[in-house]
Amino acid sequence: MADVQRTLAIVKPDAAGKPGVAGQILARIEESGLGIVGLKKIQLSDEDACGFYAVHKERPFYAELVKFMTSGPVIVAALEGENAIQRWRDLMGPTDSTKAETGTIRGDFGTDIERNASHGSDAPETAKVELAYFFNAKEILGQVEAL
Ligand code: 3AN
Repeated sequence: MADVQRTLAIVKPDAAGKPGVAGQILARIEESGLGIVGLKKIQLSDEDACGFYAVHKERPFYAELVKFMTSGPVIVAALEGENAIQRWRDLMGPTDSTKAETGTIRGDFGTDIERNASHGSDAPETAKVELAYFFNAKEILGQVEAL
């Protein structure tokens, strides 16, 4: 049976703040065949960003990361499709934008390892938790009941 998954995508403040860029990123998602089944633009509070990145709280870049993620609005999207988690990560490219190839979202729209334009969940368990962090059940209009 096909492994239909959902994943969380975030267009980070650097990309969400550049005119036209968010639209290009959303277009790339749809052109890749992934479905956008939930979408909103929000301003993260310090508390929101700290909670979202809690796994990184001991890391030296945590405070800067929270500052960056609250520096302007972000766009959060629920994506759905076969193998969606890896497909979205492939579209983004590697975490560090300086190492991401042209043609990837981080290569084309990011700046460095922090200002890297986008986020994607890394596994089914984290996808579930991350989607629930931003969307309630009524805000995800997916094709797959049980996800
Ligand atoms: P990914 O988002 O590619 O799964 P993670 O989970 O390792 O990467 O890191 C979460 C976020 O933390 C990254 N998207 C990036 O913005 C930031 N980050 C990771 N490593 C560093 C670093 N060495 N310096 C600054 N920011 C970092």
